[in-house]
Amino acid sequence: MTLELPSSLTLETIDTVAVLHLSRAAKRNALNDDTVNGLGHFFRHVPDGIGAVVLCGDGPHFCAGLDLAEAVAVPSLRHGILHSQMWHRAFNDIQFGSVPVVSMLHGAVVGGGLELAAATHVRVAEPSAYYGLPEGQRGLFLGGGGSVRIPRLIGTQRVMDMMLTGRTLSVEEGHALGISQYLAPAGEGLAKAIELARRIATNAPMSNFAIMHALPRNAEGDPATGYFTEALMAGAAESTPEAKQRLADFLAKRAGKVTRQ
Ligand code: 1HE
Repeated sequence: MTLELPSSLTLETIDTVAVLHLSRAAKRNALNDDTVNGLGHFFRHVPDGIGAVVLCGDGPHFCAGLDLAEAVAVPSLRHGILHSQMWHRAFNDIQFGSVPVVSMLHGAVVGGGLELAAATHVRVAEPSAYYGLPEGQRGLFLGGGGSVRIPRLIGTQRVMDMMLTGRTLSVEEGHALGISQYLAPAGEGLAKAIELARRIATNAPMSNFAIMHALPRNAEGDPATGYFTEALMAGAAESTPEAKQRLADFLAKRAGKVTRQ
């Protein structure tokens, strides 16, 4: 299958890692319909042999959120609802896709840009990154799953504050709250994200699947269902030939130890 992407997305492949750039820097990587549909298409068709994806933004900012020029032309309430559901599908294809995604955040990570970042699994931030939810000022609401994902990340009251007052969070504040799991020096974020993605891609695919799909559902759902799903997932992972080989490698002292980093 050929992977056709809009001009606002650019793909490069570094052995097992695909690096997907938001490449509409002139518009600060604002998310128009083509880009959101392109993201969904890419994450539904991650090429064979790719074990992890890095998502980053070209130009001075990661992403300015919803393309306000397109939003102004939404013709009806029904179109608005369907539009938001289109974003949900695309961002769910990221969070619950086939491979883990590491995002590299710099500059403005605002509105739908923060919603997009929240759908990725590991986030690396450079010092220029800052986070905002200007929907209140724009007369909008979150529409890319952000009212579900971002409160789970930083807490409902903080999201409330950001949305009501327009407060932005610095990179340090965002890191302390868990928006980013890694900080990188200026200009080094992409290399760090690729290094992490390479490491993630060496995990057994079934383990990565379980981590992406079972962990958040178990953490957020009811405990009884979570324990049962965990048991099913643990059995599924352990029974793969890949797991048996990896365990044998460890016991034969052919595998690495868990050491301080
Ligand atoms: C845009 C957008 C956009 C820039 N839609 N065109 N998002 C926002 O409310 C954020 C709006 N943007 C900004 O606050 C600033 O543009 C930035 C802080 C991100 C960047 O500032 P700066 O000085 O680097 O760039 P700029 O000069 O403001 O913008 C460069 C161009 O990008 C300019 O177009 P030009 O034709 O005049 O060159 C801007 O109009 C354009 N641009 N951001 C359209 N967002 C599913 S619901 C999600 C709801 C939301 O995401 S609400 C938040 C929307």
